[in-house]
Amino acid sequence: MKNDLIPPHTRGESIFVDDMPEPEKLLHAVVFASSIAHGKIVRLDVSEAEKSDGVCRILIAKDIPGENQIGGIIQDEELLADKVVDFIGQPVALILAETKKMAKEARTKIKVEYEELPAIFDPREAAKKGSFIAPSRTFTLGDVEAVWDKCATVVEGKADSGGQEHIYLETQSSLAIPGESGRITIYSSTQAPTVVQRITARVLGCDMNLVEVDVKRLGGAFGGKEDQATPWAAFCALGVYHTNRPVKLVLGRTDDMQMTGKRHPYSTDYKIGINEEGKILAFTADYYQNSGAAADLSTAILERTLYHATNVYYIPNVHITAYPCKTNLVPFTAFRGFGGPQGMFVMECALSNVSDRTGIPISVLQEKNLLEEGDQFPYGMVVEKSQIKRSFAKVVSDSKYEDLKRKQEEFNYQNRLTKKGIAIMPVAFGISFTNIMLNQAGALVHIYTDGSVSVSTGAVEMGQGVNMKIKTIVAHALSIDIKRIRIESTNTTRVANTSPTAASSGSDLNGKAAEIACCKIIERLKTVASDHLGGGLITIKDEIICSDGKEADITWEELIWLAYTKRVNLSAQALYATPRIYFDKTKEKGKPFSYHAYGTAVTEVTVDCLRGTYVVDKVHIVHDAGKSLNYLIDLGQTEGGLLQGIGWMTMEELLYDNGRLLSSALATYKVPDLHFTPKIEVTFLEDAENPEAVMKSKGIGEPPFMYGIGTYFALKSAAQAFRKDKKWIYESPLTPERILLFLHEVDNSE
Ligand code: LUZ
Ligand code: MOS
Repeated sequence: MKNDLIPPHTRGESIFVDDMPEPEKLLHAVVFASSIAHGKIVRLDVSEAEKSDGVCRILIAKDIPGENQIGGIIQDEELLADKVVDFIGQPVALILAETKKMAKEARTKIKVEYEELPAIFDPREAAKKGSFIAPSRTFTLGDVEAVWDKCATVVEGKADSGGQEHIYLETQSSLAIPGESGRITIYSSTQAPTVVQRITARVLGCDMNLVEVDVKRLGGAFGGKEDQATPWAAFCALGVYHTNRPVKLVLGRTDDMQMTGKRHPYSTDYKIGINEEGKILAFTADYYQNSGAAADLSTAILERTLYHATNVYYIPNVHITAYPCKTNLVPFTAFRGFGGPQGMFVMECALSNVSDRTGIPISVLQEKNLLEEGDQFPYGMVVEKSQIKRSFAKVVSDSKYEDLKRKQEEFNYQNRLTKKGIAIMPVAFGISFTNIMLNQAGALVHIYTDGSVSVSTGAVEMGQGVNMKIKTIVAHALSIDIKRIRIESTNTTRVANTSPTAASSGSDLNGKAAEIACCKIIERLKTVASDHLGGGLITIKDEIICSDGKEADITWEELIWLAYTKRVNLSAQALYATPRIYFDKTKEKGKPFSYHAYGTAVTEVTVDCLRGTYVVDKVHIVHDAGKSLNYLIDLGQTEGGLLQGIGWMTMEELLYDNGRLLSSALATYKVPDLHFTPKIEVTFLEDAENPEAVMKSKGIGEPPFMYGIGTYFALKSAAQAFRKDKKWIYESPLTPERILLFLHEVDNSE
């Protein structure tokens, strides 16, 4: 049987961590978490709970043999709270029992007394009190102070964006199994197998080579399993350490929503100045990031907000500062776009505000200020091979934007209670990890004696199709039938020191590593063939082996067997490290990205002005996917990213009551569904080969998310068609409730 190309997903056969056959003597783990936002642990009593039916062990901070520390960039987060709790949902104890039900029952019997401490939930309040995760960062270009006087219009404002729950279909899951002599094998639903390995070894106080992490696939991640899959895996390993029995921990949906981090909410003050012609001369902003109670990836996310603060626009004078504000909420984490969307939202708010003040249509402001080749971003990178003007012009013409706009104005004139709106959203997203070190990937390729191929890389399949893309790359590099290729699980013993599969770079990095490994083997095979065929120049194309251009009488299988008999190495390992990227943090300048992905969306909406409800009618996208590795995968990423972005901007609202998440179930936290999905039309730019990435492709994971921002401004324009007199408050998400308040609340703001 050849490797089947029909994904097992479609037959419901794909195995996720919770589907794995349960090993004998398996223990089920449940976490007991803090119920207060900030306080000292005065007394923790697990004795009653330990006597509960089916309980094997209950572990607390002092049971950690190594370091009680899971922080990555900054070591500021305990695995189990020891003396102080900093947020509601922070793990305090780990219950190991024969069944999950028994573990949950025992959880109700743990007694804890706290001495409450003052808590902060708002980033601006945190900033006032000097509560930060790390120092602020500032990017500058030109001299803003010198140009305010030269501006025809200067506008100041505030813009707030909300957090976002990942809602990966598979909740955080992990299974750890004891092996010989201290070996622990962890099956984890993580984007970052090496992070799980490193942190688990730290927590257990053992060498990394004792911890094997294996990842077959994830049921979605979206950044939520880059850092935040780690504690659950470490808990399982800790359980194995103490009991020498297998331990499984699968978070229930509510636990997952309450205990894991989300997209960072931001609150921002900005000031923007434009000249007579509508060219932006200066932009300043202070971004207050709600980082939560520990760093997690917040500082890297903060940095990406600054990288994308000016989005696709050239602004000669920029001064932007971002503050990572420490609050008593679950540490916020990576989420598709990684701080970029938050930065771009503010930029669009600023332009929208200028448009309202000056009467210049926002589309005109946008188009006038688009980056040109040779322009510099505030972080020093110079724009090369930009596809922004092309995508902008094409989507405006393909969508018949001017026509639509005119028809909408007519419609709005004729209809009192229903209003339509339209908006353009251009995007440029930098592809590479901003932490230069992470831009590397490894691959291990084996060719077996029957000619079939096994490929391991550091890439984690999470539904984004990276395995299919790597298969395509390997099939091309070896020039063989794709059916011969199998992509193995991601395993730290086969590919070591992996970077997380993140930053839209999974296929770029791991695909390139796989390609290099294949080329090494192909070179050896050519030598074997040449020796065998009398010294001619060998080419291999579609499994046909040619010597000096003439088809030779040897098949792919025969060549592989021949190489084997000649004792030639049919395996290769390779490392790829993205070239020509660097960043100098002392100057905040460099070339952090291998390249940018570009594109533009046009969004049409209709608002029911009696109810505040709305429909996103249509989104027209022209996107730059380079030379796409797989049309359907890239289309799926574009549509999915867009819809997730629309959800962030519209209906997805995290509601808290004194640090307690109220919207902690799918009944109270709504994400876009099929009925809400607009008609989506996607065109990929032609002739957009990208010389910087594997097979001239481009990363696709994150850029389309930001097209969702267009929905916010389309809704704003529709709502303003109903109510022209009132000042707009730049807050997201723009829920029907917020729209309704805008439409009908008496204005007492000015
Ligand atoms: N993760 C990360 C990311 O660790 N560094 C990044 O720069 C990044 N960018 C986007 C998404 N995830
Ligand atoms: Mo990241 S937001 O895990 O690409």
